[in-house]
Amino acid sequence: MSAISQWQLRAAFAARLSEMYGQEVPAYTTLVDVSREVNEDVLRARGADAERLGSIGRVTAERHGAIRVGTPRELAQVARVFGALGMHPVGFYDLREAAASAVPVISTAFRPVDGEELARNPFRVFTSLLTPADPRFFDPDLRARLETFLAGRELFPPELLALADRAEAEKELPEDDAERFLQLAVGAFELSGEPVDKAWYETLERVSAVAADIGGVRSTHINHLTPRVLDIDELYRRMTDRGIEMIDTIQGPPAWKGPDVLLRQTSFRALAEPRAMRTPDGSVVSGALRVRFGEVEARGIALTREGRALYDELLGHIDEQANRNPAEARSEIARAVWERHMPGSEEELAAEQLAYFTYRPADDRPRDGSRPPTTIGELLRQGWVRAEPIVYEDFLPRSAAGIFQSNLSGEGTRDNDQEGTAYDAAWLSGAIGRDVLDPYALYTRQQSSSLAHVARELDLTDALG
Ligand code: OOG
Ligand code: NI
Repeated sequence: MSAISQWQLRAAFAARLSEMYGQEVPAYTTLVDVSREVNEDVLRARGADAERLGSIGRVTAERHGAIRVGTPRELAQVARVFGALGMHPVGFYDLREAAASAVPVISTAFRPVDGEELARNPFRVFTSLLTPADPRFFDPDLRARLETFLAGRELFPPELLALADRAEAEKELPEDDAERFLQLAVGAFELSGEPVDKAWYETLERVSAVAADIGGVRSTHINHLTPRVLDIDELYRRMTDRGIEMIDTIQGPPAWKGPDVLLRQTSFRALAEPRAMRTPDGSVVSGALRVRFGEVEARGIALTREGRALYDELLGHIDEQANRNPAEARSEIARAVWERHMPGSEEELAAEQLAYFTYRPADDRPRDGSRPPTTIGELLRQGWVRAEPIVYEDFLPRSAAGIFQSNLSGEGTRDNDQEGTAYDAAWLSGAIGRDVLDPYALYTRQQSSSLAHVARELDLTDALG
């Protein structure tokens, strides 16, 4: 009997989750179909250039999921399930600060980290942890009730966790254990039929719809599953044409003629889903909850810290101008700001070290005995090296907050006179029991190893390190 490796488990898990979610939320299936059509059309129209940021095979299979848990203990457990799939926590996002309405969570993303693993299957899961200790959202009494409720539930059966630990330790599972693991893992993210305690759910909902979604029920569920598309503007038009009401913007950088950077995302609100509700007198009635949604994304080039600082600064300019000119379309303002300040080519992004690339010596570089130049910009310009963009594999706190907010039923409440509880990547690492990795360090490592190779080949070790 053959063993199933971690990446095969990851690919199978992503595929089964997708199938399960399609049964639960039919509009997701429409989204996947339209995404595939758009990708095929883009490939036909642009040829090989369409695959510059990922092969069509990878892009078509690519998904990210989003889940939400209530306690550090639950987070540590889900980290074991993802650890089995070769996914590691990367990045720290504080959505409490990024959102204007009440989104009391901090987050990380579990994903593969090395290039080969990403190429095999890049499945990632944006994972949020509720923050009951933050007094801006929860008073001491509600916090205590919430923590007691969360301590009394079990999201992941012990058998699942045992199999997960084994898969992680042995880097594979025998076929029938793999089957069992996948069933249990997918089952843990299915929507539960257990009646929801209506009064408790509503108590939390008054504070925050996200808090109710996480702490108002005794199980967890996949919140959304996001396909990747090569032309998100076209996808937006086609979904709208099919009568699906999208949120009114595409989050992230604007559409423009220069290189795509980071991440552009948009979403639609899923229909209300029927859920059994237990009323205070003990009877079970049928109710409906509208918490899940459909999201789609287009991925661009990863930015360095300097590039990211520029991106954040430009978003600030856009906000300012949009406030001053409420009549003007934000997308137009954004495009104009981009055209003025964002480098218009990959070569410039590389030369200014604003984005990450892998570099390699050009096959047709000068062979006349001349010495190569010593800066990236000149090496590229004079044809000594070629650069391939490194795709952004992570998330954007502001876009994430925008997606959260645009799909919430109410604003919730938030007492800004209180001091928020401070959390950071180090705290989250402690809670998970695993290091939360720094995304910049991962991209830098990939770029640096390619540069080291270039330096050796071109005898430039002094200049390029
Ligand atoms: C997560 C929202 C963030 C994204 O793609 O930025 C997210 C959630 O709704 O739980 O998924
Ligand atoms: Ni998402």
